[in-house]
Amino acid sequence: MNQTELRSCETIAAKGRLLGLDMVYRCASGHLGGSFSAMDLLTVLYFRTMRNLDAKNPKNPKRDRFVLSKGHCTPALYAILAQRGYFPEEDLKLFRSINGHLSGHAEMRHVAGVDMSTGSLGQGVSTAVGMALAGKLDQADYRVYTLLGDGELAEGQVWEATMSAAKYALDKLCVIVDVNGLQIDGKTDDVMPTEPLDQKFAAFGFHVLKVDGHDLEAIEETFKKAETLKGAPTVILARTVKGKGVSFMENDAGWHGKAPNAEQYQTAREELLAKLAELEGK
Ligand SMILES: Cc1ncc(C[n+]2csc(CCOP(=O)(O)OP(=O)(O)O)c2C)c(N)n1
Ligand SMILES: [Mg+2]
Repeated sequence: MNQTELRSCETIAAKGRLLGLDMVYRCASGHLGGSFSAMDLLTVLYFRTMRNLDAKNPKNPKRDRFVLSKGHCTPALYAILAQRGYFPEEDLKLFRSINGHLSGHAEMRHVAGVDMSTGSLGQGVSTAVGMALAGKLDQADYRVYTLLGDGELAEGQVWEATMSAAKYALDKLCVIVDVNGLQIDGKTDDVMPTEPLDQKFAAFGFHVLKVDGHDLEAIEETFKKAETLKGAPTVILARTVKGKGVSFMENDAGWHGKAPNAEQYQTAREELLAKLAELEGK
């Protein structure tokens, strides 16, 4: 991507974090840590990589699919979908409200642009494998992307799904792992060690790529590279920082699923606004 495109993606990601912060603060509930670690990955997917997306025709059969297997990270997904035009940004104000359509976990029946309802960890990747298998049987051209958390990998179902993906040589399936090193209540390494992830996925028959999950250009290049790999599914291990973008939330498992208080909200907001102002000044 050129400098203008890079600046545009950086702005979308920064604004996504700001929208996510507002969503969670307003309803006093939601998951910011994993949303902020995933925001750059989702920005590239929805604004650079996925093909045939059409906000006016969200179910276009030719579209690439995305499954948010770590379905708690709706503050990221919905902030990106709103910016991509699937629904008005105004709707984000009713996140997790009985009066709105944006529930805390991803919901395909009520939210345009959501390809699968998720929230029970491990299930999203399984449905993504099903979508990719269906695409293969239909000789369709669409690719299927799914994003997992590193804590989510403790679910046995993930490995059943990945084993099947390799068996059926689903090379249009791209699994992304948000390797932020933390899960709900501590380090992934302490709760349930999952490394070495590259060797595990390779042993399960995957092509393995690695990327800095906050380097927008590198992310795009890695998705392009994944598209060229044939005969087996690909996993992208994306190194990220949980809570990325708000200094006091970074690398702190305490911010997995907690809303900020008024003071914390102000501080976070100022940091994110400063980032946006810096981008505008460039
Ligand atoms: C089957 C299942 N078990 C437990 C939970 C509760 N839960 C929600 S998020 C989470 C931790 C997930 O950690 P990770 O996958 O690393 O996500 P991230 O760090 O990206 O937020 C847990 C245990 C769940 N949603 N589903
Ligand atoms: Mg994690």
